[in-house]
Amino acid sequence: MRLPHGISADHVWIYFITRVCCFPRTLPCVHCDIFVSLYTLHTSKQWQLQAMKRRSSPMAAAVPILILSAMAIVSAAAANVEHTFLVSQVNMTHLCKEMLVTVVNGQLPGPTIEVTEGDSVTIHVINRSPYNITIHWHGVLQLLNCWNDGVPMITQRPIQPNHNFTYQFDVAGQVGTLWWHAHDAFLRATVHGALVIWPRDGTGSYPFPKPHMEVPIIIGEWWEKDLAQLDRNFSKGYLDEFSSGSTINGKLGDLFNCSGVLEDGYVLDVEPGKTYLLRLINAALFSEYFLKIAGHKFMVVASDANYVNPYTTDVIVIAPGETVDAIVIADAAPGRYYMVALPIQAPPPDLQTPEYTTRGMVEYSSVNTSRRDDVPAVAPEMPNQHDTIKSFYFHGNLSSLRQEQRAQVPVRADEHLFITLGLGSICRRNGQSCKRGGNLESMLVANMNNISFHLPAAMTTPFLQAHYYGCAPAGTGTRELADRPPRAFNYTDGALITFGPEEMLLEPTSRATVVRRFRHGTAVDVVFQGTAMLQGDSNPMHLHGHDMFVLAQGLGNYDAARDSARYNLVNPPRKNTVLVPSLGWAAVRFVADNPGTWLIHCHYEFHLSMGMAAVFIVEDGPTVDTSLPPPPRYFLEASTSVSSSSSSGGQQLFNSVSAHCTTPTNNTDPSKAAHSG
Ligand SMILES: [Cu+2]
Repeated sequence: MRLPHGISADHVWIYFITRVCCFPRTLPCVHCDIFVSLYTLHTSKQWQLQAMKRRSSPMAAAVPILILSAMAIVSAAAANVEHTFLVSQVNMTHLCKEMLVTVVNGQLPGPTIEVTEGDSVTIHVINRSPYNITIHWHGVLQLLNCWNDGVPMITQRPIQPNHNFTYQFDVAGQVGTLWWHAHDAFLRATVHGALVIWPRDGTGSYPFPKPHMEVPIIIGEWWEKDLAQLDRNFSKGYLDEFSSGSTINGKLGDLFNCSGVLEDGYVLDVEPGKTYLLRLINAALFSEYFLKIAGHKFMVVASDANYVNPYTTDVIVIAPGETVDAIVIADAAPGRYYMVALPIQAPPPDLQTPEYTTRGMVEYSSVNTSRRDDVPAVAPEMPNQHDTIKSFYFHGNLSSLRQEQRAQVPVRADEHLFITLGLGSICRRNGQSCKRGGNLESMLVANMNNISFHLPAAMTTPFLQAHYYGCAPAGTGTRELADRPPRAFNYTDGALITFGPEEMLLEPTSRATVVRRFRHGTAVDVVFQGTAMLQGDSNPMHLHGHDMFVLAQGLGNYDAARDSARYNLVNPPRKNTVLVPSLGWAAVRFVADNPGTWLIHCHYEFHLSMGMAAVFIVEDGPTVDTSLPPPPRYFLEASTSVSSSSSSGGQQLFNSVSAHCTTPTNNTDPSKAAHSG
């Protein structure tokens, strides 16, 4: 049999053995991980590309890939895209230091998932790292599929070392760039990758010039730290930890060197006159970034997998959690042009932290290869790192490209929340009064309306499971997120940034598993008010399971009478991550129509670890089609069994409500046990 170009017979048998052996472990295969490693290693770059695009019907999931590819050619129907993610530690050397780095399939960034809108995705995660892991599919709406959202102890138990877990979800109604990342601790610094969604009608249906090539550009950071330890440090108020560099597609670039030897940089080869679609992702933990390419302009065409009205700019601003799709035309004089990413930080009196600029290169193919190093590279003039107003205007320029099939903005909201974002303090010895203002008796936390999110260590039933089966999540002290902060003040008064008597009045924060419950279909307005409480950072707020319409943003304090009058109800951008500007506010509206328990949190990792988060609980609607289905059978089996080969215990779990609940309560719903089998 003649195999398609790039696929060897080795690929086929390794793939087949891996499939049969590992998912599920129907054979006593003790070397599953070796086969998966072989599978990864034998996969040529070209073959990977084809594998990403392979399509199959769900029933054919276990059939070797060649058949799947053949089916794809004759069928334009929705397909299943299947990947194996082997999470493991590999040695990487940068800045003269060898580090063990936790990555997927040996790569940093991890593999790109490429799907067509309407496809299903199946990802088999094999955790060979020493850490508990979950993978979150950032921005995927997960309609009626909260079980697969990948948030530890909110939607699932973490995948323990030497355990497997399979995620399944559909990608529907979204086109553009999303991404995936670990949702445990700081591990997402190295466990992340792009998720590209093509339109079902083909790339010819793009509402912008069809690009010659599409390129993920992932901005990240290089950490010479134990990332799991970092999370523990931040959650205990020890904040003095910083990355050692910034990266573009995992490369530090020539602004960094090891004993005088320059670090490799990312290179984008372009052909004169051709059009390129950059799929930008900010996977960094700590900073918004400016991105520029010398001598070139961008046409921004989408953000967070939603088309926007195209606009032209010479600088892109992207916050952690956001994606921006931008067209670049290679229309400069043939040459070499730096692509520079520069982190933004709030100006003093905010604490100034080490921040690192990174750069790659755009190289024209017409530059003679042998002379390439002799051709001087052109560097762009970068904005000042404190120029937060540029970020404000960049995000203010986003507006939705209206499309018939997209949901319209609700004309009015049913509920209104006003949520302050900032720092505060709790007493280190619970229940006691303490000295604040930086005194060691208290510790700094981040909060929303002065409650800092916290999941108790004793929790054993994931929040969603407890919610679904009507259990009381053991040990959790849940508290309702209030409509407003406990007291009103001049939120953006710059004098609050440093410690003082006034801050001490405003600092006191409580710690709880903070939730807010919404009836199905509720239109919710949230005004996120950034504050100057002990810092003046912006806050990229990410809502799981829903897109938000960004109605307006402003600097200073939100004024309902003045500011609600200028809400954009015509073409507000739809975002899964809204950037709340430094010392300003952002107003969003979303419809709580996706039942489940969804995290909403700041995508600065230090703010998340410090507690700037809450769970939005969306109740079931009146019909089956508006209610969360029971967990998939594999879900409870995988998330409860010590050994992934166990399957007999799973059935018993489905037949007993109490088995889902560490602490069953009176309001357990027996019907859910009945239909969950
Ligand atoms: Cu934040």
